[in-house]
Amino acid sequence: MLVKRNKPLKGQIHQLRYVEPDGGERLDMDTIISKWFSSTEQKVTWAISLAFFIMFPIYFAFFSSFLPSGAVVIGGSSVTGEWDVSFQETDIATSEETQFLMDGEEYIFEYTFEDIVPNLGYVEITVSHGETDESGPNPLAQDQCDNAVGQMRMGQVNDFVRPGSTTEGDSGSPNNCPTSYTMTVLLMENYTGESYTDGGQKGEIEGMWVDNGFGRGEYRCQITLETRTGDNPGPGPSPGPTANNEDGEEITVSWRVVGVEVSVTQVVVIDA
Ligand SMILES: [Ca+2]
Ligand SMILES: [Ca+2]
Repeated sequence: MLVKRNKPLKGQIHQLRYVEPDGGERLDMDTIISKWFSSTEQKVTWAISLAFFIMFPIYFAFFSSFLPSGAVVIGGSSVTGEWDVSFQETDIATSEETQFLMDGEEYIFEYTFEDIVPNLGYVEITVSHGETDESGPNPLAQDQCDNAVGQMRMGQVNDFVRPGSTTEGDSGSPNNCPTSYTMTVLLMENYTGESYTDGGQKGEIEGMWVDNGFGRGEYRCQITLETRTGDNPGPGPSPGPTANNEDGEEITVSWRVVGVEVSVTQVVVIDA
C-alpha cells in the first residue's frame, strides 16, 4: 500500500525541482531596485515613506511641546485617566474696622457677607494693633504690647467647616509690637489650596470643591482687651509711681472673603 501511494508523490517532487518560475532570470540587487523604482507611483510611495521615517522621530522628540497648556507629561506605559487638580484664589471682598478699646473691654466687630454666587474657600480675619498710648515718667520702663484676645462668634453664619478652622487667637508676647494674628474660617471641606493629582471622573472631582452655600451671614469677632503695662526695672512696688500707664489700645480687625476656582486638567502620560 505504501509503495503505491508514494509513486505519484515522487513524480510531483520531481516536477517541482525543475520548475523555473522566472524563466531562469537572475534576481540580483540591481534588478530588485530597478523594479521597485520603475514607475512614478512607486517613486511617490517611496518618497512618502521616507518622509515619515524622518518625521516620526522628530514628532516624538518634541511631543511635549505639542501638548495643550496645562498638560503634564509623566512617566508610565500608557495613557490613563489621571487628573491634575489646582486652585485659583481671588479676594471676593475685603473690609476693615478700627476701634479704641479700654482695658478690660469686650467689643464685637461685625461683618456681613450674603452673596451666594461666588464659590468661597474661606474667610480670613486678621486682628492687629500697635502700642499707641503707653507712657510714664521713667524712660527705663519698657512699653509692653497689650493683648487683644479674639473669639469668633459664628452663631449668625449659616454654616462653616469646623476641622481646620481657627476661631480664636491672641496677641502673643508682650515684647513684640506692632503685632497681628489671623483666624481662618473654612467653607470647603478638606480645602488647603494645595494642588494634587488624582484618578476618577472629572465631574466628581469638581463636585468636591464647592462651598455648599456655607459662610453666608453675619460674622462676629469678639475682642477682649487686656492692657499690659511696663514697670520700672529693679526692686520696688509694681506698678509703682514710676511705672507706665495707659487706658487701652486701638484695635483693627480686617476681613477677607476668598473665592476659589478649581481647575481639573488631564494628566498626559506617554511611554518613557
Ligand atoms: Ca501696653
Ligand atoms: Ca496700649
